[in-house]
Amino acid sequence: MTASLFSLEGKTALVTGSSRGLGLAIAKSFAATGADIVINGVDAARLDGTAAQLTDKGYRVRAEAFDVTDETAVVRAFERLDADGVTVDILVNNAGIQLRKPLVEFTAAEWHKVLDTNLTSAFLVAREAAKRMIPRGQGKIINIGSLMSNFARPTVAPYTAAKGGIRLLTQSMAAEWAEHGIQSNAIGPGYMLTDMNQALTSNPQFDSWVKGRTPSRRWGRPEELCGAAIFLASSASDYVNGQIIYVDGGMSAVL
Ligand code: GCO
Repeated sequence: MTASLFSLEGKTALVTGSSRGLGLAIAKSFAATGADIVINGVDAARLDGTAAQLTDKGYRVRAEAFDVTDETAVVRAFERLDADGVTVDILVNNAGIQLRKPLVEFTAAEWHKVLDTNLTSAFLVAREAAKRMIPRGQGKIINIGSLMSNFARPTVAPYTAAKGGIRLLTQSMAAEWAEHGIQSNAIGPGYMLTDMNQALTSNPQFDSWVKGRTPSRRWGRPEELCGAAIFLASSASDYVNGQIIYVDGGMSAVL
């Protein structure tokens, strides 16, 4: 009974921003747990390379290159999936960027780019997925938040505003879509060893701060998000809605 509780057999999962980093780790874990996966990114060549690697591992993979901030591109992507009979049972809104500078130095264009990529995209993609999940009476939506969904630090204000929005957008999805059998939840990664955090891990002062501020005394590894992702993607979480699970080595639990 326990194994089937966490199985993704027979399900199809779309993971945005999954040509590398956290998104790729989550997509791989879903494939290893039985799901068919649809990977996404804006760079078609990089995406095809990733799809080939995953196919070589025996996974069932489809590459869908589209810009998650472009409403028309998102709508067209779901129309392509519809036309090919691909049903998105699980959506992971992972796509995101980071820009670090003092708030007074951000341009409006930079602000919009971060908010569009990290927050608006989650609305655009989840809207199209939910339109198809509602009639089926089932679906799983997992939004990737951050420690910044609830905490701030200097130089990452647009990212923090977006990730805070992700937390409340997740609750809004639950408020409207839970009655249709859709579970909408979020994961809040802590400080993870990703390309996006390269500038931080290679900064001795920041590295020391993360290790001192985190009860686990280390950075997280992308694959350490996968347990929470599989839980939220599987029937094990059918009565969990509107929640954010912090996978952060305990950082959000202590002063
Ligand atoms: C930063 C980092 C963080 C982490 C993560 C923490 O500059 O502080 O990029 O935002 O990436 O989101 O949960």
